[in-house]
Amino acid sequence: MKYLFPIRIFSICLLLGLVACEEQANVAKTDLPLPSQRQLDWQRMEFYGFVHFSINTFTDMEWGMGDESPEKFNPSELDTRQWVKEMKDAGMKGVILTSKHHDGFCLWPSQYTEHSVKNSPWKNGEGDVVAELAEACKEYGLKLGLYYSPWDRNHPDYGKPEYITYMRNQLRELLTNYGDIFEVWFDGANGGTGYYGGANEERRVDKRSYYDWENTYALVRELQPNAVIFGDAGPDVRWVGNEKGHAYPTTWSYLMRDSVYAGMPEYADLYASGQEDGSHWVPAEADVSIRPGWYYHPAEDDKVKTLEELMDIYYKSIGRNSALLLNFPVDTRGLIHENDVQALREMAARIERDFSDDLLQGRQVKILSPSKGQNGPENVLDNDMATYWIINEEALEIDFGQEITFNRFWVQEHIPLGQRVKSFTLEAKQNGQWQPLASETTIGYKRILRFDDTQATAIRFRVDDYLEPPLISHVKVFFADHSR
Ligand code: FUL
Repeated sequence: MKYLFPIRIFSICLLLGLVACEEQANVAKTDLPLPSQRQLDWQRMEFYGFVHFSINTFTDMEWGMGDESPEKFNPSELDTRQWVKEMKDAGMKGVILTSKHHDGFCLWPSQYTEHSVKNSPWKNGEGDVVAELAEACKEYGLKLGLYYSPWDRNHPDYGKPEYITYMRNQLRELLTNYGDIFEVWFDGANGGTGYYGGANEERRVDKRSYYDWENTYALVRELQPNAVIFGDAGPDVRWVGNEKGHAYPTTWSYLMRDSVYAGMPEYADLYASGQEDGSHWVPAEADVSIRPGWYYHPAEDDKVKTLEELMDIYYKSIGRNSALLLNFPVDTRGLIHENDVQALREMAARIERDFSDDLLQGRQVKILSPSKGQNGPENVLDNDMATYWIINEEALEIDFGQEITFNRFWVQEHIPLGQRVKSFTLEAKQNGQWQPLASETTIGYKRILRFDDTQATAIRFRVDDYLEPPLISHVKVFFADHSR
């Protein structure tokens, strides 16, 4: 008899283990669209910088016509290390540069055009901004991304098939000569008036068919297999549909990708927040400039966004299942202006402070929900991206053991197996009673809720509706103290 007891315990453990394994295998069997590895790697970057810099910087314009002389491009103190250092210090993981904007001027000495830095006075035409940025990124450990405007108001062939060859030749240069690229950014704005090699006319293209995107994407995949491709329609990362840096309270990472094309007029209203029943995994990226314009204008030196505006953007992008691409209009010196630097530093300090102390870590918190072996609720506290809690019907209840004050709730889904939560509720236990704190919709990679300072002894988190059994990887609670 006495030998039977350990055997029985062993069998029960084995059984529990098998149940957990089976459960894990079941949740992995899903018809939901799932992210690729490159999309997962990208999503974890969360926050990265954008740089708009070109002849526009020197002509005080947002969209050059394409007839501007390269002579105008002459930064006096260009220092890509300054850009990258500030971004790195702010916690950004990468930077995307406008290698060629709508005016067609190239920041690298492309062999396929004369409209580039090679005909500028900067470094006597010997310079290469893309190369300098790639160097600085390597030095500071940031990833490099490249914006490339399909619309080219300088090129004589724009609108003809020959231009597509030009575009691909240039992409080949950019994606071969500058090391690893994490994102290739194709702007949806295209077609209209321009210089076009002296024609000075309006050229409209069929945005659906002209660029033959399938073959351009294939080229990107061939040259940079780990890079995500950004465009209104993805294919990997989609535009958030506004230039305010705001995602939506309901933001799905699924998109009816085949119904979308870059530059479609109804995109913002119909597709920008994604779709619950979207056919592909195409998560959102929120782009916004730290100033009103994308390019530098001296008149905007005192219009840099305030700390409150920047934090609002942070919470409405990263806090709403989106990445944040924050733009810096590099100035005529070739530097990020002092006012922008100061704003970014303040923002970084505030982010650091808001999330400096996860009130659930290293404390005597008690999880009251039933544990289910390997996939139990304790996984939400372990900071390991690979583990998660498989929710069936139960709520997650965390007892703080004492009354604490908090005003932020952070929750993440295990997105390698999709985005599953449709709606959830958060409650706080105050004076022994459960009080509603928030009732929201999607979560996705990360959702952060802000609410008034709340004193409570416990919280209860419940998923009210879902596509498939939700997998929650992290839950965190913070007190963002703004009184200091
Ligand atoms: C838009 C462009 O037209 C703007 O100039 C800017 O580059 C922004 C990021 O995308 O579509």
